[in-house]
Amino acid sequence: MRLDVVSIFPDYLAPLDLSLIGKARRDGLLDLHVHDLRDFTHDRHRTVDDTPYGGGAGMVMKPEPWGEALDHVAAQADSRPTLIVPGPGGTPFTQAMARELAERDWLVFACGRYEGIDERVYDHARSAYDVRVVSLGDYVLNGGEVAVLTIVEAVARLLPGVIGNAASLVEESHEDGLLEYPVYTKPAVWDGRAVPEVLLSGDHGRIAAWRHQQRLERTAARRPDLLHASASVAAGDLDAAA
Ligand code: 6GU
Repeated sequence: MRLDVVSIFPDYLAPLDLSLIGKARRDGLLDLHVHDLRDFTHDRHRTVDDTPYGGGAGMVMKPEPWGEALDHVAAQADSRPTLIVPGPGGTPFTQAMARELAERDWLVFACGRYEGIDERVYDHARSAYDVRVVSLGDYVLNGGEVAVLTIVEAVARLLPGVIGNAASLVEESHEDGLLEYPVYTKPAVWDGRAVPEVLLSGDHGRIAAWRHQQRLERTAARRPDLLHASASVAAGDLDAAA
């Protein structure tokens, strides 16, 4: 998968050299290019922002550097990339969206700062890109860079070969609409607290039933909104979890 990120803080993306994502890059599974938006300015101060028409607080990102940067990136291959613009006004990012994005062969991220990017840039970009505005949740970050780290990690780990143990992808929170069950490892007693007896029983049927019940109870307690939407909840389970 090819990934391009355009930002005024390219150093913010340095963590993409670390851990499983860094290894995926070195293994050739991810082809990541980070671009400095200021390289597409032409004035001495490398200006990327200006005051908003109509007034109001803060600054708006100028259209010209963005237009040039996005044209420059789009010219680098023949397929039509997906342009992801992270922002609190976007469509919520979910595991389903991560799975969908993992099918694409080219993702480009435009990291806005300040009050946002001049709206005409979105219209301009639609001629070369499938454009998606994506939000991590209902809170405000200073810019898109941290969101890009999140989205790239969530997507890249779904690509074949990035995670050694593909089975670990299946039994995860949000893969089937329920939160994950609690996990334990040795020692069997720690800090005076014992591991639940069923997990030491060797009875795989009882263990599976206990784990499913734990997932229901956890989801009911922490994310009741998920329970009602979940396909994994068998008839009667809802009452048991409530
Ligand atoms: Cl994706 N970007 C920014 N700047 N703020 C956010 C966000 C994204 N998601 C939630 N808040």
